[in-house]
Amino acid sequence: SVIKPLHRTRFHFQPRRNWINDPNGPMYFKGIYHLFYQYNPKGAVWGNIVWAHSISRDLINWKPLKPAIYPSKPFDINGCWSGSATVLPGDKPVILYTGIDPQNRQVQNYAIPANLSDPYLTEWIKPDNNPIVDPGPGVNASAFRDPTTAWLSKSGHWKTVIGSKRKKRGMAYLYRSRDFVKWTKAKHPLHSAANTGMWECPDFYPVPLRGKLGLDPSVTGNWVKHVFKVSLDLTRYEYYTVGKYFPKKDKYVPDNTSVDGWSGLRYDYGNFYASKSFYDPLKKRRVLWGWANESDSAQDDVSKGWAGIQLIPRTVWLDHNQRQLKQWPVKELNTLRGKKVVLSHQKLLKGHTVEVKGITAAQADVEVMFSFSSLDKADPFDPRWVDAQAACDQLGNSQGGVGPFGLLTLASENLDEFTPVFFRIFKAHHKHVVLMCSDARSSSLKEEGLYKPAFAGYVDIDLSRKKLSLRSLIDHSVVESFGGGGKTCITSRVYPTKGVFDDAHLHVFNNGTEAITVEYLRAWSMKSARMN
Ligand code: DQQ
Repeated sequence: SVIKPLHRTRFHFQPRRNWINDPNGPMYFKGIYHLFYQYNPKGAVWGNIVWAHSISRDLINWKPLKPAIYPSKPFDINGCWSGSATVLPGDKPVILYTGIDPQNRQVQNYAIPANLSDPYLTEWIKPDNNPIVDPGPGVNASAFRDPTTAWLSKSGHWKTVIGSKRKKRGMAYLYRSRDFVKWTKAKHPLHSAANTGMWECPDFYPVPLRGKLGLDPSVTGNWVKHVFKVSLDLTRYEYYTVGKYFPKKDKYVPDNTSVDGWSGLRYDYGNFYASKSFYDPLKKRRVLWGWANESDSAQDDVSKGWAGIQLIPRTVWLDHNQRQLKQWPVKELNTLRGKKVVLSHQKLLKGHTVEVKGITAAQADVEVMFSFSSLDKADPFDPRWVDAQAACDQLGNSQGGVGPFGLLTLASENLDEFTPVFFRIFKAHHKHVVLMCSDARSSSLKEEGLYKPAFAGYVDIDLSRKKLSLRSLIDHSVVESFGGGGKTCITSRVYPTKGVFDDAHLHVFNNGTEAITVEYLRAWSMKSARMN
């Protein structure tokens, strides 16, 4: 008999086997979405890195092609690391990527399609004039990688940013070129920040001040802001700032509402790394891809035969407060929605749990709108909880005043396993503080080798309408959640032993003294995507 692979996802991006990490060079070209990603063709641990390649017409169902870029020349013989794609005028894609050379230096290379009339872009050429950028004097050759999508300035120069560090300072080196081949380092970096360490996978793009539309990377003007994101290798998390780009000086300055470093804004307060966005000219949106690694052991990965998933691509735009981004799963995901169940005007008194029956709880999409009639019972906020995760660690889903309320995902029949995703609301000076948690501590009875953190973030949201929404995408070993309409997102990787397949359950709960109303809850069984 065939054993169904227990924790494999069914609608998140995965190749059939082996290790994957960073999404690379996502783009839209002639009716087709392309995704490249860091891939080990030989096993379920990191190594032998190539650019694997898949294509899709809807960002959800994927077809694999052969690897686009793999070590073959001196300039990438020890690895083809992360990078990006830029579609040059005349619909000509170019890939910029980091190659590891024979001295293990990180150099930047380019690759071009062998045949522009092949919409699949199956074959890629790495011209002999590579590398086009080497670390040069004063640059740390083992910390110089991940070139961004380039943008074109009014002066006719292409610009790209390469992530690096100078001692402990995170650096975004800026390079300019007229022809995309000869690149010159700018005197000043686009941006840098003390004590943040290596800046991996930088991303830099404009967003309009108002509305959800995405923009081509070359757009500037006083009706846009820019977003700058980096991945910090020290802690394996990402942060971004919202700020202003001055094209003439080639400087990016974060707004004073955005901070660089450990307390900065995050796309996701859970397992989400090395992300990369692209402009989708078809739907006029900016789409963000992020990678989630496994939270089990390398030994588990070897026996599963695979490791790593890409999270559901998210549309990103600037929140109307202009201080942060909002994110939402691309709407194409809804095509996988199958059987639907609904709850409405369901009151949840203190300690109440209602099971959502009739869908495949291990593979589901759930949208809930909660409401409450007053915040009077909100517990006081402890100012020591600067770090949301510390608050969630301490409180979990134990009883509170207003909240915790939310979902119990991937729950076993007798509730000895479950991953709760929930809110708790506190009273601080002159305002309320909303904490969102995705707590993996109770996710699995398995103890050994699992990383089960209580991930958490604050939700900077106006509660005057006394409502708070939550959406969770549940896919066997991943719970990807969007709080407050996409203001705060948290992804957890979990490995239930009993709450699996048809034995998985979904509940909505309230463990606060204030009664909570589920204004509506819509949950869908999700079909499996055609996945490579
Ligand atoms: N992964 C790549 C690097 C990048 C890192 C190597 C981030 O290019 O800095 O696989 O996860």
